[in-house]
Amino acid sequence: MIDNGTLGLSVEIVHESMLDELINEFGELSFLKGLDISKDNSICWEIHGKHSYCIQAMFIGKTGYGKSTTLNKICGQELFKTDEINSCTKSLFSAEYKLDIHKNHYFSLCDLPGIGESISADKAYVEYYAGMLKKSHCVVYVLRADQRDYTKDHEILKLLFKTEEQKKKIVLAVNFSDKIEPVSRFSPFIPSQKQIENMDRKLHEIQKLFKIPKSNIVFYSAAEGYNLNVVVEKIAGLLKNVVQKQKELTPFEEQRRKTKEIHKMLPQHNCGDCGYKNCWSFAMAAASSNNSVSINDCHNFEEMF
Ligand SMILES: Nc1nc2c(ncn2[C@@H]2O[C@H](COP(=O)(O)OP(=O)(O)OP(=O)(O)O)[C@@H](O)[C@H]2O)c(=O)[nH]1
Ligand SMILES: [Mg+2]
Repeated sequence: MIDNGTLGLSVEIVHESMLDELINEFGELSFLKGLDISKDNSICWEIHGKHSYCIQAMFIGKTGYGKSTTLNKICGQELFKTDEINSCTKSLFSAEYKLDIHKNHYFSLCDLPGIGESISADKAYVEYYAGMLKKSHCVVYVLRADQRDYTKDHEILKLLFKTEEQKKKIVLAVNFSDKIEPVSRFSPFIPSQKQIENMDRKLHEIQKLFKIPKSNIVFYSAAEGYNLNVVVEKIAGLLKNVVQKQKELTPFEEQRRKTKEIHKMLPQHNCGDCGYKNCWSFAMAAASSNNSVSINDCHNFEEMF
């Protein structure tokens, strides 16, 4: 167990393996294989005494709503403790999937303590969540389909996600869909026409209240394994956006990339015949979009060919 003082909660790694273990079940996660994680934008903790960087999906929500059960089903093993009566997740538990054999980069599935145990615990957990979520890539907020009043969840999400940009990280996962009326006792759970209609009505309600796009809301049942693949699809969708954004270069980075490319093509004598101090300054001018300097202005450029 790692007592990470900066996070305020201990972090316990419950499982570690290669990402292939998850990909075998959920092919949509294969884009994470070999991914190079930006250290600036990721949460870091220690695995085997070494810093590890992760892209992660964090599961939060009220106690007893099935966060740990969902994670166990996704991981295909009983890794996270569950309980029918008492709240049982008290630390941050994480299953770690290595993205590349040579690097300490991981995809982490994280289970956080549930809200709703007591007012004082809630205050501490919400503060803790807020710190974690700043750097988190995807947050799966678990609701219950058979719940009528979502006021508390709405309050919590409003506290945690203040901007539209932050809200883009959320998947609203509506668990216990097997308990949506009219409940049937058949197993495996296949929703009846009436249950599908009721899920659709609830989807509208939830979308209106939370103002999360419908495409990021999923009805599922962890216990019955219903729509679990859709939960993972939604997580993969959000993470793909994050990865895409990290690949996009800022204007400054783009300018530097172009400069390097041009600099490589120059003779690099630093002769100064072009009027610039050296080849790097000339390459910077040629890379700049608001400058009329072109690579052909290098007097020695043609000599190279
Ligand atoms: N019927 C039904 N029961 C479920 C479902 N998902 C979870 N459960 C049950 O709900 C109970 C609580 O689940 P947990 O996974 O421990 O809930 P949790 O959100 O992790 O709770 P904390 O750790 O206290 O925050 C367990 O008995 C699960 O079997 C579901 O989709 N349908
Ligand atoms: Mg739990």
